[in-house]
Amino acid sequence: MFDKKVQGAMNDQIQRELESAYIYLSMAAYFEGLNLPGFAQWMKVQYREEEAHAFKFYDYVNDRGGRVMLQAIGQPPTEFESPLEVFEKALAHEKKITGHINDLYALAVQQNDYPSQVFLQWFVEEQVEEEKTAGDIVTLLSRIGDNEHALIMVDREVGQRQPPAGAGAE
Ligand code: OFO
Repeated sequence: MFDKKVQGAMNDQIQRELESAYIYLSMAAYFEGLNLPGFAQWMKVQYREEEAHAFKFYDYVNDRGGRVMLQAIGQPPTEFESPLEVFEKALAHEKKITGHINDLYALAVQQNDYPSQVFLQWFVEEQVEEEKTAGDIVTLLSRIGDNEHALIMVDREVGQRQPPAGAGAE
């Protein structure tokens, strides 16, 4: 039996993952407008990662005999002050998501839902990676400040990021 509370919380998390994807796609569009194709590529890969996260939950809920119920996605931010602000927002967003994943894990423990605890472990580890990746770019962009040449170099470097295995090629 798939615990109803855990099922409901996982449906909420599917919404958050898809909303995350939409936010990152909006950030990609912002970078396209600045002619920074590397950062745009990085954000498009992030979009695909979030989509893959949503599908992990989607498949898991179905595998447990639950029912996926999609929810509305909010308007993403479209304007930002600078590339640094974009990544500061991305980092803050990932910290918020980490809190939700931790809450979900705590709920699975409380409900004695052992399979969900095992399933969620991947996400607990993934959030460590997500925060580190965004945090490293925040540090880098803070260091280069207004140096346009350095920004172009970083744009080239972050543009090397590849989509996760199994996702459509960008
Ligand atoms: Fe960014 O890790 Fe999913 O939400």
